[in-house]
Amino acid sequence: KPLVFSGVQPTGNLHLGNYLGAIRRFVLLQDSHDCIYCVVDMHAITVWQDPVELMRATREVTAAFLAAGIDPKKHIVFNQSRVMQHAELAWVFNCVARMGWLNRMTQFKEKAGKDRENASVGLFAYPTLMAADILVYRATHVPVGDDQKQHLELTRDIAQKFNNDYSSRIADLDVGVEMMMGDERVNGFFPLTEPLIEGPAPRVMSLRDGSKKMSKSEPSDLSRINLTDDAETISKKIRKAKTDPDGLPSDVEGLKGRPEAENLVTIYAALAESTKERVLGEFGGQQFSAFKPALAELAVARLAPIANEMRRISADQAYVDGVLREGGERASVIAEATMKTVRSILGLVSS
Ligand code: AQP
Repeated sequence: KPLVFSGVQPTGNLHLGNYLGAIRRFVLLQDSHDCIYCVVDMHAITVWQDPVELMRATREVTAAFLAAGIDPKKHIVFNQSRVMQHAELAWVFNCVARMGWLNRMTQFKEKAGKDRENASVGLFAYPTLMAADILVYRATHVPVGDDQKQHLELTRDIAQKFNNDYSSRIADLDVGVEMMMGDERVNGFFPLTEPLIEGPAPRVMSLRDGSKKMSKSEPSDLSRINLTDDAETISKKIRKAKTDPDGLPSDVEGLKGRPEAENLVTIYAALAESTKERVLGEFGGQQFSAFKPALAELAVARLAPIANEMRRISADQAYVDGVLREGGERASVIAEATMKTVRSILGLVSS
């Protein structure tokens, strides 16, 4: 069975982008794949986090996973810091990846801003930890939003360089698997993981600015719909969402150059499990004043049950912590098996 890994950071409020771009897809993959879903707290601390808030957010993301429908008995749910092998493999990958590769990462440039000298080394090395998260389980598929595409490409580059740098050792120890690299059949230890960037809403945009993605760290709360927003707040945010003066076009062509309009139609289509074409078939020609209440009603109908379930699950902290502990134990077994082999590939004496 193919193995899926993905993670969500416990930083601030989970929003509709995290849900449509990631969490909802995590749920859908459960029937066809073995899945490992991680609350990536070690990624969160690449920028300063209030420790008490970090613990709260870690449990909240876990509750969101469970409330959305992830089954922690069939699959693995845990927080990253419990499984030390992520950090260990990240160090190995820091020694495999090249400075130039990381220098090209756009997320670092955006997050570090102008004051790069003051960004943490961890923020710069974030993608090598992400590669370790995935490859310590030798995961074959990673469902993520469109913003993570570049990091997934880097993960493949790291796997490929590791396989190449240590190819004779991998062959001597007979720990490789056959895989295709372009047209060439090679024997590698780490798979070239496939990103799964698909579904109707791989990049949900801010409600205030159609050129920016919906994001947890955007200061304006009006820019996003949080999974925990109540019905009134959701309606208000959609009512205030930026649009242009025209009504809805009758076909997808008519959304070109209208990012805010396209975003709202995309969100509707994703929540309704429909397509933009069908949504425009229904609402084309109408004004946003008619479309927005319909969108708000749909968003509330879809999100309220998840928010209620999150509250119910969060009330039982012992249960949430138990899920993370048990998931961590199961994840550690897989991660340690990988690291045993990695240590021996590298020549690190551990007997
Ligand atoms: N706007 C989005 N549309 C679709 N998918 C998105 N994701 C994030 N934003 C959108 C996906 O959600 C998963 C978890 O993201 P994360 O919390 O680990 O990191 P992030 O991308 O940094 O999330 P935010 O919300 O944008 O936080 P900040 O503001 O801190 O940068 C990932 O699969 C991501 O692709």
